[in-house]
Amino acid sequence: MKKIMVTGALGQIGSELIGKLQKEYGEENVLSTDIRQPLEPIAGPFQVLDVTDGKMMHDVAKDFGADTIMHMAALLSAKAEAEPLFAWNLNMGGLMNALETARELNMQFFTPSSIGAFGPSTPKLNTPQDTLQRPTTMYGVNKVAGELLCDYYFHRFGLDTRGVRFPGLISYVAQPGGGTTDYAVDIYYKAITDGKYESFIAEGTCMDMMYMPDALQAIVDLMEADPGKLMHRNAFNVTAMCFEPGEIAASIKKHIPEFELTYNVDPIRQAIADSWPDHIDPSAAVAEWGFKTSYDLDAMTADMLEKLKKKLKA
Ligand code: AKB
Repeated sequence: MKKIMVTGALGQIGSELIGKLQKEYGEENVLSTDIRQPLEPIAGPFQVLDVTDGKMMHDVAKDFGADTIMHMAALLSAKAEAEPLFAWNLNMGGLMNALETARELNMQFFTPSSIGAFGPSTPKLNTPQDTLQRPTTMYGVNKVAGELLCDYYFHRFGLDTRGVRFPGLISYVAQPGGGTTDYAVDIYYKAITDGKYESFIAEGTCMDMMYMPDALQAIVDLMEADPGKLMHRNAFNVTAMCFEPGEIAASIKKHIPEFELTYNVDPIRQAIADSWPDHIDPSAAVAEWGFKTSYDLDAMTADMLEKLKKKLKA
């Protein structure tokens, strides 16, 4: 049975990933860590950990007897653009500490990259797995450097590093914070509470997205994949759908016909979105480890609205 340490466990992905991992591997085999204490009690072991403290990360992983690290702690794209130096220190410093901890303790390693690793010169449609990557954001620079570092640790030290390029992730559990794709989560909350939403992303801007249950399954499937079949290791393109704000609004209107979408574009997040692909090609992930998804836009909308209505009433 794996013993897994998760960093950033209280973040958007982490807070659901720990539940998924506990179901797969047992509650006592998943150590959640984050820079802050949880606001409410969470299941399983928890440890406060600042990922920029490499010695503490090593000691916590060793004491737990972890054989796997899933490094999720990172600043998202819009926040990284607002605080580039802080983003570099946290995103790159945290990643180096996690890779070094994994190397020293011989652990399997996962960290997510992002569609943010692409830039304006990348082909926008069916973006290939291996292509031009010249991002123009600090987040993108961090992600490309991170992809290369993970490949380096595999080739140089034989570390079992694995990863995906996530698109915007949508979930009703924890809200993202500081991302460019966050509008596609906010819109569901506002559809229920206000019946309308003002989008900070412009009409016609397509971005890749995925519903959280598919993202969590992808992490487990990649980590369990036969290493002999992996031609790539890190930064597999994965996506479930791509849409522009009008399309998600149309999907919501099927359940809330009076829902209204208006626009008040944020130039900074719009520039980031414009620099990313419209739709990436996940065929390498499909071929090498059987990547698949269960939710398209309408299935996700139905589930999001149902779950959020219950959550917001509670
Ligand atoms: C963001 O918008 O920054 C993230 C991402 C696509 O990596 N959701």
